[in-house]
Amino acid sequence: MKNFTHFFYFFVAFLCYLNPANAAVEQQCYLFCADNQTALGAEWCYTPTTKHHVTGAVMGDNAKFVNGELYVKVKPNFATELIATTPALLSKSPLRHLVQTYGISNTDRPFKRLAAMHQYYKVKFTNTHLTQQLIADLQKLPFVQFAEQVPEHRTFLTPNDIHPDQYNVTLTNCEQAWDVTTGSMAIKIGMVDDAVRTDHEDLSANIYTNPNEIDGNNIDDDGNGYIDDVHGWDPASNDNDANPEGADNFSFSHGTHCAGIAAAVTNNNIGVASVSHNVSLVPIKTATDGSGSIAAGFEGVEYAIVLGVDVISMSWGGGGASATEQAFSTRLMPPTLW
Ligand SMILES: [Ca+2]
Ligand SMILES: [Ca+2]
Ligand SMILES: [Ca+2]
Ligand SMILES: [Ca+2]
Repeated sequence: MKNFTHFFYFFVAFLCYLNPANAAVEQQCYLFCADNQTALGAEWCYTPTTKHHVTGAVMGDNAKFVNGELYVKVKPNFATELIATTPALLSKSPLRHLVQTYGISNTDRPFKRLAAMHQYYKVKFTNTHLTQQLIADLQKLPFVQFAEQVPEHRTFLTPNDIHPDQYNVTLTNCEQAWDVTTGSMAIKIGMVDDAVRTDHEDLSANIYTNPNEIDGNNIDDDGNGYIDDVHGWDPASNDNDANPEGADNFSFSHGTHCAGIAAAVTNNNIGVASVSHNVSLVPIKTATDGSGSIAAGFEGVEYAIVLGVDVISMSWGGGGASATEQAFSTRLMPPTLW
């Protein structure tokens, strides 16, 4: 029986792998993996290229989703744009018959710069008590492969009592590693977090500068889809300043804290020693305030991928799951990023 069970999981995983372009299968595979909370179930959720897998933990009772937002994936041969960001465009949208019933206010691509994510849209609507009905109505449309809720993400807990001796340095054998290497400024860490104080005295010298972007000319000089992205990006506010709003806003400190662990300037008699010593830190701001809510997490991951970072830090999460966000690992990220 055990062998049969193994075979069944393998068979489903194999079917999933055979159909990478079929989003309905993709979502079924994803739910299959997420719903099976045994180690065996998770085991077969690997894909050969990513080795990333979904565990049952992400689908527990803590699942929370953003009110009034859905991801919608359209079929590959759907030629018409769903993009509608004004009432005039919504009146011509393929979703126009749903606009009034559900209070749809916006249908746009959240991940515009990645061709592999062009079939995914985000639908914003106001009649949130009808969320499940809207999902059902969207999935009846012939050009829709699936519709799903957008998971709510939050920064992980930041303790306020970390000992000055930094126990992580000992736990991770950093001192032995530093005898081998003290890092390289050629390596880029994408700090996808609430925000990063780029002028921090123990960070500023390690903040990445985009060599192909001219600051302040309102032109996307390097053609990566982001105007004036010289020192990272802020997808939460859609601008090029990844600092917290408010110069003295210390409630907005999670990303700066994580940036210090990963990439503080080291051996400078200031602050802390980072794991990396020398590294280029790309600040990517994904929150609109210091509440801990991550408003644009995967838009931030998109920027990190477009920029070609070597490591992505995502010190946040939630109880919900999403096939759309899973697509980032199964379709886009090399395994070295996980
Ligand atoms: Ca640019
Ligand atoms: Ca520019
Ligand atoms: Ca900003
Ligand atoms: Ca330091």
